[in-house]
Amino acid sequence: MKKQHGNLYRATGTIGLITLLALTLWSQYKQKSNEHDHSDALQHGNTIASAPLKDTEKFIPSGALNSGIRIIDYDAYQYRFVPEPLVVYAGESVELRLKSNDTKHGVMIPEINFSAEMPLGKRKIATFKAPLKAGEYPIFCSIFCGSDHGDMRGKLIVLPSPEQKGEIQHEQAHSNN
Ligand SMILES: [Cu+2]
Repeated sequence: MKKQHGNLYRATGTIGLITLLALTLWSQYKQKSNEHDHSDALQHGNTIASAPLKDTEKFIPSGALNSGIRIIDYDAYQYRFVPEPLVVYAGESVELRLKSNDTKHGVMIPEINFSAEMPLGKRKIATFKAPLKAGEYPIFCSIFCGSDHGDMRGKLIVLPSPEQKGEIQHEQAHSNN
């Protein structure tokens, strides 16, 4: 009887140890897989390259012009940016007045190397020069902000500047003659 009990204890102890070991390994593995670089949009399976614009007529530029600078209040929430899309003209100087409304977020536009933190509750100014190439530029959140961080995306719509538009119309008029 005594010997049988001893075996039982040993067996239970061994199983316990194995379970503990397995749990430890598993949690380490889990931690590792969460440790990827959240500011790297590519690690969320995204494409970071811009795409050509299909219909420029339907977009209205965001914010307001002040002394030649486009000033836009840009807000972050779990898990979106407002306004969406962000619309500017090609080549414009843009001043974003960034604010988060829940937790700390970050905004990044990889193709133009723009990245800035969006502080909680107060506006922070960040500026960039809009690209000269009209198109749709992907925007991402650069700071891990919760379960759907990887899906927090926006778009920067760059409209052809009035001069660029004039050139296109000019060319079209010529080819019609
Ligand atoms: Cu975020």
